[in-house]
Amino acid sequence: MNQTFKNFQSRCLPLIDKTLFQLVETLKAPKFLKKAMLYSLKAGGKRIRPLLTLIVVASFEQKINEKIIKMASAIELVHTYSLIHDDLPAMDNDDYRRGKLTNHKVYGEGIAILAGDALLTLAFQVLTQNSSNEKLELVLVKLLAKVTGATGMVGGQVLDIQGEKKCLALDKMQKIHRLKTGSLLSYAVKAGLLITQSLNQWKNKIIPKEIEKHFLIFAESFGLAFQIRDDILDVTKTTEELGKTAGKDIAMKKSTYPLLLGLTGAKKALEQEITKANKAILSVEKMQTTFSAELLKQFIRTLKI
Ligand code: GRG
Repeated sequence: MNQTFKNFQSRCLPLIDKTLFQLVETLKAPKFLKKAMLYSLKAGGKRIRPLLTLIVVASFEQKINEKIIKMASAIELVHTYSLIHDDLPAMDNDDYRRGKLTNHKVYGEGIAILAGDALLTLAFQVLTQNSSNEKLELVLVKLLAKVTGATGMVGGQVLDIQGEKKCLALDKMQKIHRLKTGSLLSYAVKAGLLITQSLNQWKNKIIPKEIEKHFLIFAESFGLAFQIRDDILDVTKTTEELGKTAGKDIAMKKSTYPLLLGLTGAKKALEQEITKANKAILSVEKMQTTFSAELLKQFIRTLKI
């Protein structure tokens, strides 16, 4: 496969955006609610999670079509909801995200909460709209529920709130990150594998457990690297550069990698996770001739500081 991550990204991002906007625009729902949902969807997210799903599929030499884009986009609706709720006064109380006013600052707290709720539920609706493969839809819905709720992101957010103003041990902090941030990234990778498995060439062939195991290691390290990078940027970049309030972790007295390991230690931990993620993906390439590690390797490289 000769395509670069940059090419893949510039081909897929407009398709993901178009899908997300259309999903909301075509809803028969109150105009003001749709406006609030679209406000956050249009605020310029990087679409890392749907891209991750699509890259996994494409790395198995599978063509990306409209249905796959739609399934991959569901996770972005969940991510957008989580950011709207995370910014609320009752949580992180942020006025800015991605350089723009947060949802509740524009639409008020009540509507922001409801816009988040509507985005979350829309994600499940989207996953069951293709109807050509009900088995795949059911598996994805079950998985999404698991990673989003009490056993995943919401559970992680609760531990995060309880951990504020405490100096947590590294393993406790990592558990929070695994649940809060890692759950959705792992889902994105697993969804890519499940979608691939359901496609024509793979019909009736299960992706071997050994390969899945390497993908899970990749997803875990990718998630941790993503979080360590976020923690480092929080203390090294300005509010303008971040598009959100810099130094927020210190202000909220949160345990972070730079706090527990120092900035140099955090940068080392980031490199270690990047190396682990690369190794896992190269192992898959060695085992599976119809898989190319190139796109994922380039994606991992974007996490370097
Ligand atoms: C409110 C239930 C609930 C959960 C919130 C994910 C989350 C849980 C809160 C976000 C807090 C945060 C800043 C976590 C660090 C990692 C992270 C998710 C960063 C933002 O993700 P990006 O970089 O964002 O993918 P964009 O803006 O590109 O969409």
